[in-house]
Amino acid sequence: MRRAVCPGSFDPIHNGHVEVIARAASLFDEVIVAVSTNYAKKYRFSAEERLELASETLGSLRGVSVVPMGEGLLAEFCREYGANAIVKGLRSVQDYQYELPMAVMNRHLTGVETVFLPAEGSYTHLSSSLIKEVAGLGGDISEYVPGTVLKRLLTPR
Ligand code: COD
Repeated sequence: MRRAVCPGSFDPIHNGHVEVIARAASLFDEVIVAVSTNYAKKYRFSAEERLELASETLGSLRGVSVVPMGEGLLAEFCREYGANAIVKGLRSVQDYQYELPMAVMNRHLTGVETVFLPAEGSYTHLSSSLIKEVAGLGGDISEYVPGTVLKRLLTPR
């Protein structure tokens, strides 16, 4: 059984995430989407909301499950879930520079390998922060997020 973990904050999940997770699901028997929470960070959506939005979005993808990861070490989470790979999307050289030390550290910690998938060309500029900023200023982000996320972003808090 080849099992991979796709970790992230998903604040909120967007189509760049979905595209990479769908490709991971075609490469692995099982994909666990791990919704992380760093309690020092400020999120737009609560851990429960981020989990709910990711679950609603990814529910129909075969072999994909969405679980909370809390604040622990990703490498330990992978060991706990019996995953032998972490899958991450790469948008740019900057992403690679940021991700490489973590990939090496995660392998050092529990032997888990990181697999990088190049982001889809039309989503390389996408990040959750940019989406929140543009949506907050009234810009149209409808082609970049699932319908449920769009609705939630447009609901005043
Ligand atoms: N296209 C394709 N992929 C994308 C795109 C896009 N447009 N945008 C983001 N992604 C991918 C990236 O691979 C990213 O890693 C993933 O989606 C999730 O993105 P975010 O922004 O939701 O997640 P981050 O960057 O906030 O998540 C960080 C982690 C939770 C992965 C990281 O902090 C972590 O591993 N935390 C656990 C604590 C730990 O183990 N620390 C030690 C590390 S060695």
